[in-house]
Parts: sequence; structure tokens; C-alpha cells
Amino acid sequence: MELRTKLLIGGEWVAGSSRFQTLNPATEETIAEVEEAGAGEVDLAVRSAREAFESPKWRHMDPHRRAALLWTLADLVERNAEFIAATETRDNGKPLFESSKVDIPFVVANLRYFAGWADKLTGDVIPVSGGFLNYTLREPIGVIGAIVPWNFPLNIASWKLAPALACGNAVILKPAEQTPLTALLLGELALEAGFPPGILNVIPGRGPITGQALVEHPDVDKICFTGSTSTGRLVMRTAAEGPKKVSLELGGKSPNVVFADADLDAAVRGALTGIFYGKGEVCAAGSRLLVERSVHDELVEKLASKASSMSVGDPTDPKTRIGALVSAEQRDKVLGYIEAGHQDGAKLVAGGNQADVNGRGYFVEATVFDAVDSSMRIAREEIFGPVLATLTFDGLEDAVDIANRTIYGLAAGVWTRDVGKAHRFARDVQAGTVWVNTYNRYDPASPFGGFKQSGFGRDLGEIALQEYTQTKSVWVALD
Ligand code: TXE
Repeated sequence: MELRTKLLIGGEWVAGSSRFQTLNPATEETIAEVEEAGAGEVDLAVRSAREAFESPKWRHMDPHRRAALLWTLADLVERNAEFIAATETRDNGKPLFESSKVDIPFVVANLRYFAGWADKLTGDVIPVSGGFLNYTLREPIGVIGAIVPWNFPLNIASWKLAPALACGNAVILKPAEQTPLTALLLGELALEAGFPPGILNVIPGRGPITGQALVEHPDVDKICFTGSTSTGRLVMRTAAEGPKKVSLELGGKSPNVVFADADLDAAVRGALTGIFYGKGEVCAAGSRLLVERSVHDELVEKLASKASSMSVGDPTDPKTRIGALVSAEQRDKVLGYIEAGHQDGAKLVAGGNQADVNGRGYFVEATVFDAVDSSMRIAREEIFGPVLATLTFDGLEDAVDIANRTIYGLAAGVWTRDVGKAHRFARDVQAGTVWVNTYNRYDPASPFGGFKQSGFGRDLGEIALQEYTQTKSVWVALD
């Protein structure tokens, strides 16, 4: 494969109305100039998606054939995994270890999981009154605009397009402007797999230009979005004009709670993965560590020593576990929060600075603050970087109370050997995913999404099919 930089619309590679650069955040070098879809290209993409969606070739395609297309796409991604993972690492700055061992294999598994659903979308027969047969059909929604972020570029794209295509929709994928390259590679593979032209369109571009035009377009039936809470709010407001359907997966400030009876070494490992995996640019990052008072000193000491020895480095080195933040803007935002931590009186116990990796790139050290309380900015706001805020609690009720003291509700972790306590916490915490004695586990079969201001709608799992189908009720008079 080779890098693609044009827009994929209606099965053709076309020029945009402008261009933008995508950088390698580890070297600050330009990787490519990418075509940007303006309102005209967005309109073209919507028209070709509509035409492809309405075409009998797609509408009346046997469901098992749609499944086969998704399976073929999964095989093609797997065959090209090395190049795709390397491209993801160059574009995003994430360690090659993550893109090659986690992100791209997840894309493959996810495409296969939803391929399996394509011919299993059944309706119901409903026992209505009178002499009637009533049954339901589950039909595709139509043209889906998928707007995805830069932290798991291809992975989150697959969370949207795999179920959307399995259910028989047409998709317009808008990758984030920081990381457009792997989405274009996927577009190429979808054509090779044999998806009809126009069923998957890929249109890179900046949010306020391409993204906004896609949300505004009257012939897009649904927007599925993952990104910041503020942009999610704007997307929803714009979509209200249609009105068009919306699902939103937004930010988080997830609590990772360690009780005194936990396996502390496992909890330390879980705290580290919870915040430093993906450089902390993870919507479900365990960015608030809540530690029960009696084990606080021991746990924080272990954590600080491990965090201080975590090396930040060249993402292409297979041994690197913390790569470069996605952009200078994101690095500055993270450094700003480290400054805010100092100003608010939190105690720095690890990291706290930019990391020097060959004198270039947007690297920040694995950073841990202790003595944080819930009023501080670093405990309230999504940092989206390798910065952990440690708070102390006394007992289960206090843990739940502090855990829920946030506008967000995406995920939570709990570490304890007491089964009852684990389940009580899981019941009482306001979060869409709860991990017990583990953190950051995902599977294509398990739903993911937010409570509270972390959004609504679910990605992954059988429940995601609801986001991409609509129900039709059919009445038949029997007499
Ligand atoms: O996100 P945006 P940004 C959080 C994280 C990060 C902050 C800012 O805290 O520091 O958001 O990141 C597109 N109409 N998350 O500014 O703007 C945009 O092009 C339509 C959490 O990059 O939400 C991109 O494709 N689309 C999050 C996508 O929205 C628009 C992941 C996400 O970008 C648009 C990313 C508009 N007006 C950031 N403006 C998570 N939950 O995982 C932008 N976009």
C-alpha cells in the first residue's frame, strides 16, 4: 500500500477545495499534504452515498453477502496490518507496540464481529389485538456521517462503520485533521474488498469546515460522533436543525478506585495502564486515582517510583510504551494542566515536564500528582494526557461519592478482593463501563459509551446495532 491523500467519494479519488498538512508528532515533520473536503465535496459525498444507498445492488444485497464484504475487508486490513500500524504511529505518535498489537488487531476483530451480525438482524412478531398479524422489520437508517477523533483514528472509525455497514447503511467517514491517513487506507481496502462505490466515502478535513458541513447537510440521516464534549454539544445543536439523529461519545474523567484490601501491585499496574496507555489521550483514561487512606502512602510510593522509570520515547521503537502527544496544541494543553496542578497546591510525585527525545516532538513525562482534591482543575477537567491526579478516600460510601463528583460518566475501575464491595461499587458508580481488578479492557462484543455528559448511544456489542437501524411495524389484516 501507499499513502493516499485525496478524498474518496463515490469510489473515485478526487481533489478537495483546499489542503492541509498532517504532521508526525514525534519528529514535527510533515508526512503529507492531504486534500480537504469543503462544502462542495461534502455535498458530492452525500449525493453519492445516497445514490449508493438507494441502489438495488446495495438495498437488496443478500445480508450474508454484506457479511462477506466485511469479512474480506477484515482480511485485507489484517494482510496490510504492518503498513497501517506504522502509518497510525507516524500520524498519531502512539507507540508502534500499541498500533500493531492493539489498535489494528481490534479493527480486524471488530469488522469480523459485526460481519457476523449482518444476517442476524431479526424483527419480532407482536401479539396485537384483533384479527391482525403485526411484525417488525429492522431497516438501515440511510446515510451516516461518522466523525471521529485522533486518539484511536482507525479503531474508533471501525466502531462506527462496521455496524453501520453490517446494517446496510452508506457511510461518510470524516477522520480528524490530525490523523487522516489510516482512514484513507481503509477506504482503499473497502474498494478492493468490493463494496459498491459510494457505500464508504472518506473525506478528511478540519472540524469547522468539513465536519460542520457534514452535520449541516440536510440529506445526512444520522451523525455518530466521538470527540470532545464541547464539540459534541455543537454537533447536537447543528443536527437539531434537521432534525437528524445523533449519537455522541464524549470526554471523561474516570475514577480508578483502590481499596485497602486490593492486590496493591496489581492495582499499581492497573493505575499505570489506566492513565499512561495511549499517552493518556484516551477518553476512558483512569485519570483520577482514588486510594483508601490506610494504603495511600505505600501505594503512592510504588506508583511514583514506577511512573518515574517509565521511559517516554521514539514511538517506532517497539520497546517504547509512551509516545508523542498528537500535536503541539495538545502538549501545551497538558503542560497547562500540570501548571494548574502546581498552582492549586497538588503535590508532584513523578514527571511534570516535557520529555526530551532527540530534541524534537511533543513528548511529556509520565506525571503523577498526589494530595489532589475534587475542587482542583486537574481533578475536574479532562486533561487528555499522561497526568494522573491522586485523591484519598475513607470507605466505600466516600469512594462512590468522590468517584461520582464529575460531570462525566464514561468508565470507572475498582480494585478490591471483596466481591460484595466490588459489585456494590459497580452498581453505584455512574459510568458506562466498570472494570473490576482490571482496566482498559475492550472487546467488540461489549458495549461502550457514556453516562452523564460523556454522551449517549453505545458503540460496540449487539446494542450498537440499534444506532444504525430503525424499526418498521407492519400490520396485516387477516380477515
Ligand atoms: O476534539 P474535537 P479536539 C477531547 C480532549 C482533547 C479535546 C480537544 O480533551 O484535548 O477534546 O480535542 C471534529 N463540526 N477529546 O479539538 O473538536 C474534528 O475534526 C463537526 C476527547 O481534537 O471534539 C474531529 O474529527 N465536527 C475525545 C472530531 O470532531 C467537528 C477524543 C473530534 O474533535 C467540529 C478527542 C464541528 N464544528 C478529543 N469541530 C474522546 N472522547 O475520545 C471539530 N470537529
